[in-house]
Amino acid sequence: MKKKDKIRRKENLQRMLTDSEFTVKGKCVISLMLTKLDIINTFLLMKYNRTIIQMKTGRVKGYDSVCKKLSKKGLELDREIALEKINDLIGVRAICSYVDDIYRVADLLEKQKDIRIVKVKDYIKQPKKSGYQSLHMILDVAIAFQQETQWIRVELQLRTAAMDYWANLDHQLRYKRGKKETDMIDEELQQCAEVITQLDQKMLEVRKKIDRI
Ligand code: 0O2
Repeated sequence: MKKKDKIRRKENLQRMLTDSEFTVKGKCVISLMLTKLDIINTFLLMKYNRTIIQMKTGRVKGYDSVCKKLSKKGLELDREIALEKINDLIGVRAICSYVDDIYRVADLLEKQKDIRIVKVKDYIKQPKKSGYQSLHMILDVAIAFQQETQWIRVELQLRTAAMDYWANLDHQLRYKRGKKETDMIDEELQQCAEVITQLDQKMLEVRKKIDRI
């Protein structure tokens, strides 16, 4: 591909991710998803008499992060390729109190008519090699704009506070550490992930005991 063409495609991608219809619509879908999670939380609060979703956030993925991901996947830095291949251009994350709550939230979302499930990746039942755990749901969400209803792709990550703690520190450490001693550090992080799993299981057992009283 010609250098000029490459630069033009890169600029198109940057434009899409900075100040465009895509980012505006992305922010609207994030608001919609956060509201859906609020409603689910209220519904489950009435049912179980406790808070199910502790925290939730959303973001449109930044240009640098998209470029990094495309390069990692061996793909061209191109707007159409990003839209087709990157599922988390628009991402929402919800932190649940207990592991079983994650599946309760997922079940309720799956039943909604304005949500289509594209893919579910259960890194809780099958954690990644790194030790990473979360439930990832790739969704197409319908949103009504002035002229039309559009289906927009969103990645929802559901995890416990313990999984979130691990993922955040792992994320930071991955950027900081160099290539040296990587294997040893990987192993230590995997061990930390196992501790996190045990902690989540223990907390769930305690809650279930209390539920029975
Ligand atoms: P960032 O900076 O967090 O946004 P695909 O292969 O296309 O189906 P994808 O998205 O390439 O799917 O991979 P995956 O593993 O399903 O999900 C990727 C996202 O999950 C990452 O986004 C992270 O947010 C998170 N994640 C996955 N593995 C790890 C891990 O080992 N540690 C941490 N801390 N987070 C992880 P990004 O865009 O890669 O990064």
